[in-house]
This record gives sequence, C-alpha cells and structure tokens, in this order.
Amino acid sequence: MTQKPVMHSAHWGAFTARQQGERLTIEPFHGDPDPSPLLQNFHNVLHHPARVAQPMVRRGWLENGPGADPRRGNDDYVAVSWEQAYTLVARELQRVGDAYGPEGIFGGSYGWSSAGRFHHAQSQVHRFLNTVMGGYVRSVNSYSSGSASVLLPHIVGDMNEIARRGVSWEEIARHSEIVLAFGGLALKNSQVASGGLSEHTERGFMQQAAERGARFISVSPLQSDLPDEAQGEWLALRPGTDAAFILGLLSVLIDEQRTDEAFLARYTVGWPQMVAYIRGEEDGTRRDAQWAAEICGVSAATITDFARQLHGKRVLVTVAHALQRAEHGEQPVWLGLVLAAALGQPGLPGGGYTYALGALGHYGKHHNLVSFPALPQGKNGIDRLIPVARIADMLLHPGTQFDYNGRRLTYPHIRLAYWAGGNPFHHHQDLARLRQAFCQLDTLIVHETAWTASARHADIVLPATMTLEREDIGGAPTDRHLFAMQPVAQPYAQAQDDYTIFAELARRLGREEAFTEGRDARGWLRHHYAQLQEKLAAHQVTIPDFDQFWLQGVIELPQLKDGGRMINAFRADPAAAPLPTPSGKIEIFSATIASFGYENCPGHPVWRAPQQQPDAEHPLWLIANQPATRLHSQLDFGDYSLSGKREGREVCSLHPHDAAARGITDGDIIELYNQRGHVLASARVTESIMPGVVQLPTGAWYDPVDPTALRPLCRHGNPNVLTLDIGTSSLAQGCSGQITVVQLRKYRGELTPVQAFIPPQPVSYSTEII
Ligand SMILES: Nc1nc2c(c(=O)[nH]1)N[C@H]1C(S)=C(S)[C@@H](COP(=O)(O)OP(=O)(O)OC[C@H]3O[C@@H](n4cnc5c(=O)[nH]c(N)nc54)[C@H](O)[C@@H]3O)O[C@H]1N2
Ligand SMILES: Nc1nc2c(c(=O)[nH]1)N[C@H]1C(S)=C(S)[C@@H](COP(=O)(O)OP(=O)(O)OC[C@H]3O[C@@H](n4cnc5c(=O)[nH]c(N)nc54)[C@H](O)[C@@H]3O)O[C@H]1N2
Ligand SMILES: [Mo]
Repeated sequence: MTQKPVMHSAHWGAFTARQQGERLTIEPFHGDPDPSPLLQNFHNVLHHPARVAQPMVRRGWLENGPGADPRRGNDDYVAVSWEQAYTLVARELQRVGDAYGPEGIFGGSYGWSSAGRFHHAQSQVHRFLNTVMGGYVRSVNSYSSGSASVLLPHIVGDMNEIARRGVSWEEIARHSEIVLAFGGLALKNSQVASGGLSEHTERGFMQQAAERGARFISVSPLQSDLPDEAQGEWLALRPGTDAAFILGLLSVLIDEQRTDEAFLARYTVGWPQMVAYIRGEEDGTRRDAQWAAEICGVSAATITDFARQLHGKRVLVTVAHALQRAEHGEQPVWLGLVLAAALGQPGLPGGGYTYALGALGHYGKHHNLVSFPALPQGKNGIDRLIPVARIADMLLHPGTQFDYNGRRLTYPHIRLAYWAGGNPFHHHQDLARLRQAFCQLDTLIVHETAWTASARHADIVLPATMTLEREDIGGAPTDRHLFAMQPVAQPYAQAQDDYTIFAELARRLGREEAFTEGRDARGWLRHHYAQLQEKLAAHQVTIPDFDQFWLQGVIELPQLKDGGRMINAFRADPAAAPLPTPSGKIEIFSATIASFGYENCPGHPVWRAPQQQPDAEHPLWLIANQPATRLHSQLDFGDYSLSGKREGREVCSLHPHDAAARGITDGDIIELYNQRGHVLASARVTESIMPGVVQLPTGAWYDPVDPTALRPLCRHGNPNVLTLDIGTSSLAQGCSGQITVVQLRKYRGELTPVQAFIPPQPVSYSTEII
C-alpha cells in the first residue's frame, strides 16, 4: 500500500509519513531547523515481529488463577480472543475491587508512552481506574527528576518554574559568559520532549553563544556531553562527587572573599550555616579544595583556579537530571543553586541557576499562552501513594513504613498492577529484584505495542496500537506548534487503542458512561480542541476550526516570553515578589528540611559519601545514562537504535587504560558484573571517557539467559541488571539508577544471539476454562 503523506508527531519531533509496503518514509517537519535522527526508528517497526499481535494470557495464571507465582518472566503464553481477554480482565478487576477495593490496585503505570495527548496511555489508565474502579494506589514524581522535584520547592520554588521557565536559551545566547553545566548539555537529550518538539533549537543557540565568546564548561565523566558547536571545555570528575567539588569551589570563594555577600544577605537564608559547615566549625572537617580534590579526582589547583575564573563573570549554573538520579542526588542540585547565589548571579540576564537545561527539549523555552487540555483524570477515591521508584519495596514489603518528604507512610498490599505505556523492566533498577517483586502480585495486566520484558512478565497482555495507527493531537506546553496526528497505517494485527480497550472494560463493569462520557476518540479530540479555542478566545485569539486544523495538520499558538519570570521578579523586588519558600528567599538552610531530622538529607547541603564506592571487587563506576539512538526502550528494534549496536548488542564505552588492564580491545564482547547480575556488551575503547568509569546506556531490552537466576545474565546490554534499587534519601526517595559500581572482563562464556525481539510463541491450551 502506498499512500499520500500525512502529518504526525513523536516525543522527538514532528514529521510527515507515508507507508510503502511494510516500511515508512519519513520527512521531518519543514519548520524544524535540526531534526532528530530518532525519526529513523519509525522506518521498520510497524510490522516488526516484536509487535504484540493478539491478546495473550500467561499459562501459570490460567492454570492456577490469580496469585503469587515465581514463574512470572519465565512462562508460556496462551493466545485468547479479545472476547475471552475482556472477560478475564473484567472478572479479575471485579474480584480485586470487591475484595480489597482501590487499595489493592497499583495504577501508577509510570512511562512515557507516545506523544498524542489524548491516547496518552498513563492518562487513560488513571482515568479508567478512577471512574470505573473508584481509584488506585498511585505513584508520585518521576524517574527523571525524583529528587529535584521534591527538593526545589523547599529551597527556591516549583521545579517547572526553575527548569521549563528557567533562564531561556535566547538569554544564554545573548548574555551568558560562562555556562557551567554539571552533566553537560548533550544534544542527544534535548532532542526529546514529552508531547513533542517541533523545533530543535539548542544547537543553534549554543553556536550563537559560543560565537559571541561564551564559554561552555561541561563537568562530567564523559566528554560527549557537549556538541561541537558549543566549542566547550571538559572537566572530568568522578561520578557522584559533584557535591564535594562545589563545596571545594565555595571554600575558595569564601577564603578569597569572592562571594557576593550583599546578594547572599538580601536574597538568601542560611549562608552562615553553610560557611560554618565548609570551614569545619560543625564537625572539625574543613571542606576546602584539597578535601574536595581527594573525593572528586580533580586537583586542588584546578579547583582553586576554576573558582577564581567564575568570579566576576556572568555565570549560569545548571545541573542535569542525571546528577540527582543517584544516592544523595538532592545535594548537587542544592549546591548548584548555592554556588550561583554565592556568585550573586540569580536574576541577572543569562546568569544564575537553571535546573536541567538541555536535559529535555522543554527546558529554557517559553510557554504557550494557554495549554492544551489534558484528559480529565476523574477523582481518585483514595489517597495512597508511593514515590515512583519505590515500587519493588512496596511489592516486597507491604505494611512496612518508610520516610518521604517529612511524612511517614506505609506500603500498601497490592494485589493487581495495571500497566499501560511504560516499561518497568526498562526503567527500574536491580531487575532480578524487580522480578521477585512482580512475582508477589495476584495479577499483572499490561497493554503493550511490543513484547517488552515487562509484557513478558505480565499475566494478561493486551495488544495496543502504536501512535502511527491512530489519530490524536500532539503538543507540548513549551512548543508553539500543535499537530493533528493523522493515522499513517492500519492497526497491526488485532491491536486496539488503549481507549477502546478501557471503554469496553468499562462497559462490562457497568461504568461505560462514566469513562467515555458518550464520546469516541474523535469526539474527545473535538472536545479538547473546542476547549482550547475557548481558552484562546478569552485572550481574543482565534484559531481555525477543528476540521480546518485537521486538514492543515498544524497550527501555531501564541507564546509568552516567560523564561526566568519568577527569579527575575524576585531579584527586582524580593519583598513584592518573594519566592514560594517558607522564608520567601533562596533557602541555603531549610528549617523545614532540618525539622525532618534526616541524617541523609539535613537542613543545609552536605557531602555524604554514598554506600556505593568502587573497591577492589568492583573498581569501576558505571554510568547508565540516556541512550543516543532511541527514547528509553522505545523502538529498540527500530533502524536507528539497531544501527548503534554491534552484532545486535549494546555498546559499552571504556577508557584505553581500563581496557588494556583487562586485555580488552575495541569490539570485544565484554561482561560487566556485580552482586546483582551480569551484562554483555560490545566494548568501545575511547579517550572520551575518564579512566575508572565505563558507560552503558539504558534501553536495550532486557534479555536474560535464565530469567529466574538470582544474578541474571543479560546478553543484550540492559544496565538496570546492575544498578542498585535504593532511594536517593529519606527526603525524596528518588530513583538512583544513574550510577553504580561494577567489574568487567572479556567474555569467555557461551555466546548466544540476542533474543529480545523474538516474541513468545503461543502454546496450545484448552481454553474451555476461560
Ligand atoms: N539506570 C537507569 N534507569 C533509568 C534511567 C537512567 O538514567 N538510568 N532513566 C529513567 C528515566 S529519566 C525515565 S523517564 C524512565 C523511562 O522509562 P519508561 O517511560 O518506562 O520507558 P519507555 O521505553 O519510554 O516506555 C514506554 C513504553 O510504552 C510503550 N508504548 C508506547 N506507546 C504506547 C501506547 O500508545 N500504548 C501503550 N499501551 N504502550 C505504549 C512502549 O512500547 C514502551 O514499552 O527510565 C528511567 N530508568
Ligand atoms: N536520546 C534520548 N534523549 C533523552 C532521553 C532518551 O531516552 N533518549 N530521555 C529523556 C528523559 S525522560 C530525561 S529525564 C532526560 C534525562 O536527562 P539526564 O538524566 O540529564 O541525561 P543522562 O544522559 O542520563 O545524563 C546526562 C549526563 O550526565 C553525566 N553524568 C552522569 N553522572 C554524573 C555525575 O555524577 N556527575 C556529573 N557531573 N555528570 C554525570 C553523564 O555523562 C551523562 O551523559 O533525557 C531525555 N532525553
Ligand atoms: Mo525521564
């Protein structure tokens, strides 16, 4: 089939697409100055064998009924009809709802799903559970920014105000003299934004700034975190030690009287406590440059010189999400702000502090005048929550208490988990432990487009359409374009939209009207578009009617110039525009956080040595960061993702010293391992990573040789086999999967091909009992 090109949009960009047989031809959106290569992942995926073709039920669940089962992740699947699948799911929801109520259902369903705002799977599952089941146990915060999103409101303000409405790229291009980027500003990351990103402008802005003479300095264990256009400098430090490095810088600034005391006195609280801590007045340990040098592997002279260079310059400090996705991840986020304040920069054009610039395409941008309406979520009848990355703890330890942001909460006893649009066996840490946790459930239901490892652990797998197979509206609050996402292809095999699946389940559970409000998918799109028209009309802005929008494929929305709004107003007049913190100022000391009494996150920022440290057994730091060739685990079987692998395996970068010490050469298959498991990857030997550090990106689908092994071997290269599953601290309990410690060696065991993309073949089974 060959069709005319239609408009569509993904988290990594808008495009027109045309189906030619089983492949797609993609043209990037004409308005995009720097389209993302991730678009190439769409070429070959529509009819890929990894797609889920029909509803399937796990054999053990059919045989024994709902209940804890160690076979999850290692069992056969039985193909069933949609009619049978609906009956099974509806019956099980009814059973769990009747016996345990919403407290027995985990509906967090964390995950990125796809860009369309209506078919956003997580919104669909939440609305379904609220309107049909009376609610669910939810998860809060994200894997992205689990600790920053909890910390920042205590010390400066809402994270979105600091990140999305932080110092804008335009301002940086015009005014910044030094952009000090902890974790860098890799274009591989800013090519992505949830809801879509029609104009990739970061490269252009960095080029403009660099041509004007701005210095971009990436503090990172990896050199690749700045694009060539930034003409940047690379300062390599040991992973997880940025807090010590910044304390060292502050110590130099204090000793040499290079701090902006007037700014600190007027706009902050707690500077004296910080100074006392750095000088060792609290506990006798001086946190000076020499002290920091020993921790972070940068010389004291470099730290001293670096601090001096910052003085008197228009400096912008930014801290990547990556740094806070680690034990004590709150500290570098807090200290980045303290450094900017000590330099007196917040609120000056192109200076100060902005959080996670460049980590996503949303950041450093402006907001639309009004936002596109979200699918209403209905009301959750219960108020039970976990910080999102505590899922395995919850499933393994129901009834246990834990700390979170000043509260003492108890893990509920979950019987059924419902997942749509996320891949926990991609995103969570310590996958062997996660499997144990999922084995505790009575039932796991997953909607998936493809046979991910999460689908392979489910009891009931329902085939979902891909974004390309349905119509939707794509847009992000920081993107001035709104897209009519037109279907490119027919649904694959028996796949159905998440909305259709939930509507049918709602009907069977007697709650159809509550869930659908009488609308089909097109009805919702029209409804949301009409709401957008209304919101804009209140500002005397008119946009084309829905039919015209659909025909055009794209419209432009008015934007605000709101970058830096909060901090600029605060600097101009702190009494009239106080920050939304208890003191109204930047909190270098937070009385609120101090009152929680957490040893691992006290009232002012500190250096706390993490429990994970390289040692003789595991001498290397592993960085498990975002992949350059895909979004997380999505379309790992897509052309571009595959092109980044070698012989089908993920690539692990390591320094020539570390390679030579182990007799490893470029292209060897290596085995990374620690107490939690083993992972194979292809070695890339490169000087662009510091010695003692190796890097294996996330997203290669988990492919365990023996899924039930206590320490599984993943032959494909999923680093979450190795990462440790602990919270960042008692404050935020965020994900700490970015770094861990490992050993590695040349692999000498049996080498079997990657099987992650070969779906389970249904086994025959008498379906009479269904
Ligand atoms: N070690 C380590 N782990 C990490 C990170 C790290 O840095 N290091 N990063 C973390 C971060 S920041 C994040 S955000 C998470 C991301 O974790 P996830 O968001 O879970 O990852 P995705 O691969 O985007 O998962 C989305 C899933 O939704 C499916 N999907 C797509 N469209 C649809 C649809 O329309 N319907 C349905 N039902 N399914 C659909 C896709 O096939 C895919 O399996 O990972 C985290 N994990
Ligand atoms: N291509 C692509 N882009 C993405 C995503 C994707 O999956 N693929 N995911 C998106 C999502 S959901 C998110 S939340 C963001 C995540 O944004 P981040 O979490 O910031 O991204 P990462 O690539 O994991 O990490 C950025 C860099 O930080 C550096 N780093 C790691 N540990 C340390 C440390 O201890 N200190 C210092 N100074 N540097 C360190 C590493 O060199 C790493 O390359 O990315 C988004 N962008
Ligand atoms: Mo994320």
